[in-house]
Amino acid sequence: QQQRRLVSRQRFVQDFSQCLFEFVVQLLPTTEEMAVKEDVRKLLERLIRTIEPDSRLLSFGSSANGFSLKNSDMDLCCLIDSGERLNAADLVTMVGDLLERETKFHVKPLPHARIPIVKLSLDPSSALPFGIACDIGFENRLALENTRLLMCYASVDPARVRTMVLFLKVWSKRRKINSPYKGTLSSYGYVLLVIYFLVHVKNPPVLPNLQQMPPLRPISEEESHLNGYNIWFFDDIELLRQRWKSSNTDTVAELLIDFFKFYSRDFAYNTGVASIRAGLLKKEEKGWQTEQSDFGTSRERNRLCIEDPFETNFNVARCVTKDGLYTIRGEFMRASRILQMRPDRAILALAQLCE
Ligand code: 3AT
Ligand code: MG
Repeated sequence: QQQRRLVSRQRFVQDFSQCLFEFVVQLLPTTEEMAVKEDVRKLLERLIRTIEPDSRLLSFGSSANGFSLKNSDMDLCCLIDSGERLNAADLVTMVGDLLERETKFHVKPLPHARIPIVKLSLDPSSALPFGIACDIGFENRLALENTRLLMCYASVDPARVRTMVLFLKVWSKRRKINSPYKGTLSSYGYVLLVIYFLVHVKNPPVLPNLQQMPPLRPISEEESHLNGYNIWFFDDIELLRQRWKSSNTDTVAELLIDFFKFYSRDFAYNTGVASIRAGLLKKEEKGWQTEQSDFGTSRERNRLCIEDPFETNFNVARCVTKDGLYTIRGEFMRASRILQMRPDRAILALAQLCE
């Protein structure tokens, strides 16, 4: 009987991996969608250059890191190469006015946000059935670098890493646990949880730690630092592909099952900080103990701690509230349970997961 059970588990895992690949492929943006987005980027860049001639508008976030889904928003960052420049808040106001005048976008400047941005959106039309949503930030070079880091991780083992991440993004959106404004976790946070799991939890690891690999040549302080943060990581993808062979042969289904199990019950939520740079850290050593507040849960910080790979004093999950974390863990447990029951048909498990 044990033999039979083993065979049936192996079959489930195989089928489930296949289902995941097929599911994820149909969620990828079409080439047409990507072309439209690129046109929008160029148009916005041209307009912004009328007030800042030395500026460039670059994509970051999912449209640039290999983790984008159909109709995902565009994150754009404006870099200004000339010496003199206005502060981000003033730029947001000026660019907001300009785009309001010159385009059909709905424009919402947020000059006083932690990271000042202009929010743009376009209503759905026949050419763009889902419209477009886009955020433009300024001089946010750290975001460009963390985008590049995630892109490198995705390229080391695209079949497993991209499939896991894309699935989790869809899953977290369908299960409504992907809203930092409502106390749950951003997509960026989920991606870091996946990388942490593949670098530091799985043994043998699926991914190398790109921030701790020895550089090929000596790197000066100036090259490796930005705004006082160490942003160096091993980014020679060609070389990595040749040199890094993980001895972990788990299928994507096995990894996902273990991921849900780990974050349902094994991760030290109360005391631990997930750091893709340094492994498991303690909240205490970072001064990130949970802050209780007199105002209920609204001002709570540090329930869930995920260290930003470069801005190491920044908790990417700081918006996650007590209720939010309870819901997220509940969802990890639900997913774990569904996959544990190993229904006969993998496709049904997948459908149930994303219900
Ligand atoms: P979606 O497809 O939009 O759901 P995404 O991959 O674009 O996912 P986010 O929208 O969460 O991810 O984030 C876009 C980028 O913004 C990713 C990262 O470069 C930056 N970013 C987002 N949240 C944070 C954060 N809390 N700390 C630092 N950088 C962040
Ligand atoms: Mg985004």
